[in-house]
Amino acid sequence: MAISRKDSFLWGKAPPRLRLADRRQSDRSGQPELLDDLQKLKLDLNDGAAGSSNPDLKRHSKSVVRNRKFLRGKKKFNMDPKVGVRYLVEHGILEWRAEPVAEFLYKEEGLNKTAIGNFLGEREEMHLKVLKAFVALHEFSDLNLVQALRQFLWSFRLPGEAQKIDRMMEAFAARYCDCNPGVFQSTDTCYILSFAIIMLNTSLHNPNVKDKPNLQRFVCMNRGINNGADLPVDLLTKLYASIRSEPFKIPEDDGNDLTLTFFNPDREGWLLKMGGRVKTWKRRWFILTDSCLYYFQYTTDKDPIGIIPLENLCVRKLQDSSKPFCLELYSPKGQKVKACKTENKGRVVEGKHQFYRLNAGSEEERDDWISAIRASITKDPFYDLVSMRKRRVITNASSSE
Ligand code: 4IP
Repeated sequence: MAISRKDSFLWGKAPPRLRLADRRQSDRSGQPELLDDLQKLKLDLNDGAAGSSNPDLKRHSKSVVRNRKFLRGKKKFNMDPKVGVRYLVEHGILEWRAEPVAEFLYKEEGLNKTAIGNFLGEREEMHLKVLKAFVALHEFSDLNLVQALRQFLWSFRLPGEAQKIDRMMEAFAARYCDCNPGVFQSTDTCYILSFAIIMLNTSLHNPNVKDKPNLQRFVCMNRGINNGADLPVDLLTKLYASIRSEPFKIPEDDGNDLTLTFFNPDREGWLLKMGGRVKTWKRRWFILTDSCLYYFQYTTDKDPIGIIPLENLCVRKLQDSSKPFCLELYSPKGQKVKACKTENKGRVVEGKHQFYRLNAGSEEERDDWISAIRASITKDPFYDLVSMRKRRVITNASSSE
């Protein structure tokens, strides 16, 4: 039995609101890789034999090999998007420029949408360019904001981390305004209204939310966001009606409403983790949500290897560790950290860590993890993201009067 959402109830916690179900089971045996290699070897041998006598057959074999590499790259992508893209680029199948990579993400069939979201959410310059090119592939002209959001949110799965969502929604708002000049006074207005619509979607369709806002409340919530002025009531009415009659469709839906993750501090990324009894370092994909840290072997795994509830834990930098960008999770009372993990045979057992040591890729990443972990226990970062923009549109409005 693997660790599932149910297990987090062990500690009386809410179920993790992350896209666990669309994470594929990782294959830890390495068997498919081996089979792929054997196939490739067989094809290479055929290729050699055919090439000596028949050029047509040689060409055919080459294209078969290429197709196999392409499939293999896609498989890798679904397990770890950066690794998959690197593989395709190294084998000359994909060009390392923003446009072709964006087209690959947008048009290629069989890509896991969580993996696409993870790739687009990275903050390195190339990823930002790919995000821009990816958003530019969407045609939003003459669509209302809900229609455009439906299209956008269907093309990948939004990652949980606030900063990533912020970048994606910013890119979306910029594209929407380019395609529909004159609808909003600024990109910020479009951004704020997009968040308001996503929040509305949650409130109206999540059965756990008892207080369902009516149209009037939705209109009130959005007062003054058009650079100090109000948006036309008939526009807001249309958007409200559209969401009420049909919720957003979420790719690889696991029954968890994506918008629930909006209101939880969240972060995800690779970290090295030191073992509990045996002090080996393992590279693991970590997801922070609901005041819990989950770690996986691959980015798209469905089930985590381990879950660490953060309640009653502290986090600190560790200067004198063998790893340069280390942080530590520990119990201030000096007790063993309460956590659970899946053993090799699939049995769920208690963790054996007195503390968890994690090493990030850089100083900045380590500090971001520390703040995210602290914020996870205390506050909601989306509140800051949206309210910062609201302040901006109102300030812009009053300074231009
Ligand atoms: C293992 O070392 C891995 O580091 C495990 O990490 C870790 O479990 C084990 O800790 C440690 O013994 P080897 O693979 O070298 O045997 P992972 O589960 O991520 O593979 P944790 O609890 O850190 O997940 P102990 O405490 O089970 O020994």
